[in-house]
Amino acid sequence: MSKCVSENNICIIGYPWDWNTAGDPGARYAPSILRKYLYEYNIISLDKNINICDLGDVKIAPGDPFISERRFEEALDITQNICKRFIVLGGDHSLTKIVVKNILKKHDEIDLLIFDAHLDMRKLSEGKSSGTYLREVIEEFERRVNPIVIGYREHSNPMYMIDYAKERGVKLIDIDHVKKTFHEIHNEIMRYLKSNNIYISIDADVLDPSQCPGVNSISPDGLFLRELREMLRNIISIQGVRILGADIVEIVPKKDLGDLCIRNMALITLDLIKYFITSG
Ligand SMILES: [Mn+2]
Repeated sequence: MSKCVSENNICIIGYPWDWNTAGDPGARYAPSILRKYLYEYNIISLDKNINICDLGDVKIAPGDPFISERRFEEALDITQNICKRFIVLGGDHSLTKIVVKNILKKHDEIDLLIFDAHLDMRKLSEGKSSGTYLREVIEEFERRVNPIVIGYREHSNPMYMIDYAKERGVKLIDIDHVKKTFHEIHNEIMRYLKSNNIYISIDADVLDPSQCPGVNSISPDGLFLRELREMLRNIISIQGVRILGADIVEIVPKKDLGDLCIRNMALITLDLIKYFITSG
């Protein structure tokens, strides 16, 4: 699973960093277990012209965000050169900001599609964490990033965050709306897109806790796996847009029951690989 010789590489890279977690740490252990289940699935049927290139994990300097981020950035530079598309296995959600920053070296603007129960727009005065990353993205990159948050729960976010998001023009699609319209929600999302470049970030807690108990911050009443799979398939096949990559974050294996969340998110990873291959 580690052929990295072709320009058709679909790359996988782990960033086992969870020192920014606002809540239960443990997401650092997710990348290796996600891989275990991913490679147990039937991936033989994939297009033979595509190589799955697993670059392994970025070497973390425990507790040191600066060294770890620098190493991650170097790895992402390589990834952007040799990979057709890439999937980052986290790690906590703070990694998404590092990826976005890296992508913006090459692209003027991107649409950032986020599946998450939370808005992660805490005030920076509360301390920088995985719960502030989206506010940091909005404030640092302003109009170059167009965030669309899908599946957030009103009951799990303070009102000030929802107000802030609306003030900054962030598109919010709450769980009730997603549940009712997931079959055709890609049409709505299409109308919100501002560029031709999409990056997808999936926080495992967007799934319902019954299907994904192993997360840092549980929020009741979420998506079912099949709903998420269908939405991703439809979004990735929107004509005329380019999916640059994706990440899967915030899985905490020690809180998972029967590795259920990890197995489900490994299947999402497999889906992403398949959709990335077929979307040209
Ligand atoms: Mn979350």
